[in-house]
Parts: sequence; structure tokens; C-alpha cells
Amino acid sequence: MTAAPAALAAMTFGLSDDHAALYRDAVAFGAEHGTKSSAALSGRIDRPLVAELAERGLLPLLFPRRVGGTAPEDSVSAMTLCVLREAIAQGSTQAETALAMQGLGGYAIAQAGTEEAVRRWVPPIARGQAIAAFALTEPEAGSDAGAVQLRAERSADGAYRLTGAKTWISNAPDADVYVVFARTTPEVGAKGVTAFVVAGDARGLTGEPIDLLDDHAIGRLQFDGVAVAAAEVLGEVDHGFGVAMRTLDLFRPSVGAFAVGMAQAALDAALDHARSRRAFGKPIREFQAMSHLLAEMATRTEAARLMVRAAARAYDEDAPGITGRSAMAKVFATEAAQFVVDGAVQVHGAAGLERGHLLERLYRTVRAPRIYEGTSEIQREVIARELYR
Ligand code: COS
Repeated sequence: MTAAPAALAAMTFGLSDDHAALYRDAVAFGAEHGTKSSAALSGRIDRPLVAELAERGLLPLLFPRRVGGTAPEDSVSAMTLCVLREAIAQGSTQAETALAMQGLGGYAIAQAGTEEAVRRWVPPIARGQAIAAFALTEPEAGSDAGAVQLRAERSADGAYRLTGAKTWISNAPDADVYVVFARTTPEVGAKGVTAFVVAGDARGLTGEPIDLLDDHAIGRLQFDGVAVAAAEVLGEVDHGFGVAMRTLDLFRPSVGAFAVGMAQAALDAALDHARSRRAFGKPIREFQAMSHLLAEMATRTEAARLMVRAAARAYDEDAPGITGRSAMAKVFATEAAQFVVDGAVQVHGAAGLERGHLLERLYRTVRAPRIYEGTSEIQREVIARELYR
């Protein structure tokens, strides 16, 4: 389903002409790709899709020219990221997630990598030739990200050896490069964490896929004394937690944008269904129970969109309070999308539950964003702290 011109005009309201044009192109890309059958991928990376995102010129927009991308700005534009994620998600959540995970893994390297690491990894990531991943979470450190235990021990030659485990890492175990957060100083919490770039084929690195509710490429990693050179440290030793948090400040509103895209797709489907489905002699949209539900779904979708764009704009303008706004946009939009997708299932009745139906897929896909990149509870914690800062 492609959005009508009037609907697209409403969705691009307030965007610059360039961003509005990008939005339309990205909606078309999503619509062309749809969602592939899960059997074809079974939770593994769809490399041809990543390559197509690059060929179409969408993926390179997430990386500045100085590091091999095509973004005109010197750093990533949060608005560009949010426009792409919201627009692509309307047609293809798989394409959206493939794009976003490249951005998440690649951004930390582009932002904090040595010249050598940037040159080696960022251009191929931006061109869709190397798959990137962001490895923060561990079996015993999820919300409490400062508690990571994967050890990075320094050897006499200045290199590090990484030992431990990561889990629920998108694009693992098949990524070509991982941004890995490891402990360089014990018992000091967030202050003793360092970020490293680790090649996917490094000796001692193994992994396995995890089968989730949604068909998402995700897995576990095991590090068995993986050697990493000093040039592969991202930023400063013991300051990796800041690298992670700054990355999340940019990506959290964009998770909200992904949620808005899913909410829009669910809302559009519900509006169509409520217009054509008849019960008791009239279209079901004429029942107040349905029309008020649709009105609430549309209102929350619009509110979420506006919050996401406000956070993105604040980020791009380096306005004060980015961390709080970013968390607000993520929690509000992902919770709103859950409500909207659930409402759309209700409007459809049993049809929306049939395996393969758009809403059955969205219902499975919409759940994870309330957990990853910081749960809703963590976002509220971040917001509350910012209120007193
Ligand atoms: N930008 C830059 N630096 C930041 C930051 C941000 N947004 N947030 C925190 N920091 C810095 C702090 O300034 C502090 O450094 P100093 O001690 O030098 O001032 C350091 O990081 C530790 O911060 P804090 O004390 O706030 O850390 P906490 O352990 O209390 O935890 C939360 C902070 C809960 C916000 C963090 O653990 C978090 O975001 N958890 C969720 C993790 C997550 O999103 N996981 C998903 C993985 S990706 S799918």
C-alpha cells in the first residue's frame, strides 16, 4: 500500500523540501520491498537488501562525506535518520531495521574511531558492503549498561585480549564488524568501560543466532581471548560508556521514528478496513466505538511524530536537553505505536491475527522497540534525572 499524495503531504508537514523529497523516496523504497517471508531469511542478515539500500543512496546518507558517506553535514543528521526510518518502516520493517543497524554500528566508529579504523570500516559500511553491529548488552548487563563484564586485558605489546560474552546483538553472529564495549578497569562501573572495533572474523570470536518473536537478525557472541590492537580503541580507554550513550542519544529518537512508521502503516490499514468492512448493515467506521478508537490512534501517531521530529531537530541544532528529549521521544513513540498496532488488530478482528497478515507481523515487530536501546522504564529514569539536572 502506498500513501496517497494528500496523506504524504500531511506526513511531511514541517520538513524541509529536501527532507520531504527524501521521505517520499524512502516511502516508495519501503513499499517496493515489503516484508519478505521469514523462511527465506530465518533471522539472518539480508545482505542483498543492505546493498540495495546503499545503491538507492539511502544508507550513505547516514554517514558524512569525510568518512565515505554522502551526508552534506559534517556529522549525522538526526532528522535525516528519523525521516528515513519513519518512511521506510511504513512499507518494510525489514529494510528499515537493516538500515538502522548499519547506522548504529557504523556511527560509533565514524564518531570515535582512529583514522585507520574509520578508513577501514566506515566506507564499506556506508556502501552496504560490510555489515556493522553494536555490541553492548551482556547476559548479566542489559539496562545497567555500566555493569558490563566482558574483560579487555592489556598485553605487553599494547594490544588487548577480549574475553566474555555479549547477547541480543542485532546482526550477530554474521556481522563483518562489531563495536564492542568491554571492561578495562574493574569495579568502577561505567567509568571503566572501553569501546573497541572488532572484525567479525577475528580469531576466538564465535556466535550463534537467537530466534526471537520477530524475524530479526540477532544473536549471541563469545569472545575467547580475541586480540584487538590499540588502534582499534574507540575514543579513550575507560571512556567507552560515553561513546555508547552519545550513540544512543542519536538513535533513541530514531527508534521512535521507526515506531511512528509502523503506527502509520497500522493506522492506514485500520482506516481502510473500517471503511470497507460492514456489520449490522453499515461500515464499521460508523460505529462510535470504532471511530473514536481510530481518532485516538491517529492522534497518538501524530503526537509521536511531532515529538520525534522535535528531538531530532534539537539534536541537529545542538540544543540543550538532548538526552531527555531523546528519551521522551523514544518512550512516547514506542508506547504509542504499541497502542496503535493493537488498536488496528482490534479493528480487523480475527483477520488481523492470520499468519502473514500485515497486522500480525506488525504486532510481533512493534514489541521489541519498547525494550531495546533502553527499555521504557530506563527512558523514564533518564527523563526524571534530566528534570533535576
Ligand atoms: N552522553 C554522554 N555521556 C553520558 C550520557 C550521555 N547521554 N549519559 C551518561 N553519560 C556519562 C555520565 O556523564 C557519566 O560520566 P561521568 O561520571 O564522567 O560524569 C557516565 O556516563 C555514567 O553515567 P551515569 O552515572 O548516569 O550511569 P548509570 O550507570 O547510572 O546509568 C543509564 C545510566 C541507566 C542511563 C544507562 O545505563 C542506560 O542508558 N542504560 C540502558 C542501556 C541500553 O540502552 N541498552 C540497550 C543496548 S543497545 S540495543
